[in-house]
Amino acid sequence: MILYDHPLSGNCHKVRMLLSMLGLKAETRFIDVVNHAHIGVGFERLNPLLEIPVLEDGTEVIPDSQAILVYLARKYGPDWFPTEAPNAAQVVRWLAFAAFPIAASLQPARLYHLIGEDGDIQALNARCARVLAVLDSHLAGREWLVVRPSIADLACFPYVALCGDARLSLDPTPHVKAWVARVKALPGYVSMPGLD
Ligand SMILES: N[C@@H](CCC(=O)N[C@@H](CS)C(=O)NCC(=O)O)C(=O)O
Repeated sequence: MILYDHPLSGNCHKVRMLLSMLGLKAETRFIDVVNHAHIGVGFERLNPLLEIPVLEDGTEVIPDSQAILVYLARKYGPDWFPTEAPNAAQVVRWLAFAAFPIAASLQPARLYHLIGEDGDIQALNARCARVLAVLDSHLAGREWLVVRPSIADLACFPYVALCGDARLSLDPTPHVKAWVARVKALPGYVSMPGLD
C-alpha cells in the first residue's frame, strides 16, 4: 500500500490512525501541497482535485480521506464501519460532517494561523464555535459519535484535536475534550505535530 501524504495534514492523519489501529503498513510518499510542488508533475492522474490523501492498494487508487476510511474499514477492519442500517447511516452522517462543516471551519482556521492561508478569520471562528457546539451536545452522555469507536470518530478527530493550531480551546466544550482524550487512548493511536 502507498499513502500519498504530508506530515502536517489532518486529512492524511485520519488514514495514518486507521492504518496503525488495524496494524497495516503503508509506504508513504511525501506530497508537498504546502508549496504546490505537486502541480504539473502527474499527480492529477491519482487525484484530479490535486488533494491528498490518496491511497494506492494494488490496482485500487482511492482519493479522499473519508473514502479511504470506508475502503480500509470494509476491506481490513469491518468493526470500524457498523453495517446495521441506523448505525451505518449515523457513520455516514459524521463522515459528511468531517467533509463539510469541519473542512469549512476548523481546517481553514488552522491553515490561516499555521501557513498564512487567506481567510476571514472572524467568520471562520464563528463557524468553528458552531461546529464544536454541535459535537459537544451530541457527545453529552455518549462516549463515541456512533455506538462504538468507528471511522466516524477518526474522520472528525484530527481538526478538532488540532484546534490549538487554530488558536482555539476545547475548554468551553468539555464533552468534546473528553472524547479527544478517549480517541487518543485507543489501541494503535498515533500522534502528529500539534496533537500533544
Ligand atoms: N475532501 C478531501 C480534502 C483533502 C484536503 O483538503 N487535502 C489538502 C491537504 S489536508 C490538500 O491536498 N490541499 C492541496 C490543495 O488544495 O492544493 C479529503 O477529505 O481527503
